[in-house]
Amino acid sequence: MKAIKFLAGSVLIGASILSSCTKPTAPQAEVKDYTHVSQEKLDFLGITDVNHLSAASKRALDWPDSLTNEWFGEFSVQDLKGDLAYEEGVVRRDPSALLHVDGKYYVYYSKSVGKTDGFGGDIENDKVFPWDRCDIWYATSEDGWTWKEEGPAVLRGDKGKFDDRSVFTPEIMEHEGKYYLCYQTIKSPYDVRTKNQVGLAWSESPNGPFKKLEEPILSPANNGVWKGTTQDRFLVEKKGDFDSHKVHDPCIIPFKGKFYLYYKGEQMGEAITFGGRQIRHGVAIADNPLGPYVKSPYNPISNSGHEICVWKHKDGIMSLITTDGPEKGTVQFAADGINFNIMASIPGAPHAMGLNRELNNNEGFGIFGWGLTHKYVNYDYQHIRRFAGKRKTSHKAKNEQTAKQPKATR
Ligand code: AAL
Repeated sequence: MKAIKFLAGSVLIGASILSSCTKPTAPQAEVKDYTHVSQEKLDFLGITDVNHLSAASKRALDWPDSLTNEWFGEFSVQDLKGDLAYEEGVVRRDPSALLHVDGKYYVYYSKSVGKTDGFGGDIENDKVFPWDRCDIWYATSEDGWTWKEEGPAVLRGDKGKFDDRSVFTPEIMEHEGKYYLCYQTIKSPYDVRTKNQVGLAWSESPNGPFKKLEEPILSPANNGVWKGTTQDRFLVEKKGDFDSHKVHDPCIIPFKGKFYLYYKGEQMGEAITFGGRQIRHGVAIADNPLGPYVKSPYNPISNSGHEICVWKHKDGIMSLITTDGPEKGTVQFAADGINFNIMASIPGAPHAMGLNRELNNNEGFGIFGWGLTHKYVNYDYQHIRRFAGKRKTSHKAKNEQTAKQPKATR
């Protein structure tokens, strides 16, 4: 995207100024001519003197004209009733997107019990994270407010299997009358250097039974090298690919006749950058919902983000980027499902959103009408809640009267 190219340009300019004392031959950044920009555009952007453009004004001039304010809105979060109301001593988190089958909503989620011990003690028997020692459960509701917990959908595997320690953070896909659950898996023991994988189970019905594939459908890249044997995930000889440590938050979308498995990668020796944790997303593509899934050579396809929240938008894929990285708080669009560009800033989006995809009207904020999210009561316990998203088309003071609403798009 142009704006980002310009940001890169600004960084280059800064770098060349910094280094100009010692390296007078540093390459010059491209100088752009903005003198032909229309007066209307300058007025809109509030730029008076085109001969004295600040770096911010130059970036604004580089924003594509196609950007609209259809992503301007606000979120609120509410408690659920019934079995998904907060229950002491129980963790319910990372809700999937919603299914709506025969008048009932379905949600799949991670469930575990008891507090988190962390990594200080006996990792063979302790619970190291709230999402450790989870199974995947599901609940149904007629109105989306009062939920009945139906039971487990996918249980941890037998001892020795790749999923014997925890199965969690599920996402559901319905395709041609079949239901596919993909989810994270951990094999015991769970220490800070443990690599996790992604498993898949499918069923003829949203109520199961879900049949697990014998092998994971996605694994971390194996080209990183730990330094020493101390349990320290930041100590590496070589970091490896962006997903050399963990593949998280899987979500499969049928797209262009194939199956796009979006996921979050964590890298061995994870760094902190100018946007917080260094978290990036990737995609792996298959011809068949059961795989094999092949990682895109273009990975990583984001430079920021956390939990995957993707949906079909018009002819492409939209991705909500939250929590980590310089581009957090944005929605990004890729016509090809791979090359994502920022469409808007979208602050305040709830985390780990389970979308209600049937609300998707291809009109920006519509997809966020309502859905599910989770809340941290504290580090040990999380519960599932409902969010609502409301589009805004103007900004007014209390009791302010306006003759006409400002234009919804720029
Ligand atoms: C979440 C997700 C994944 C992680 C953990 C549980 O935010 O990114 O699901 O493993 O935290």
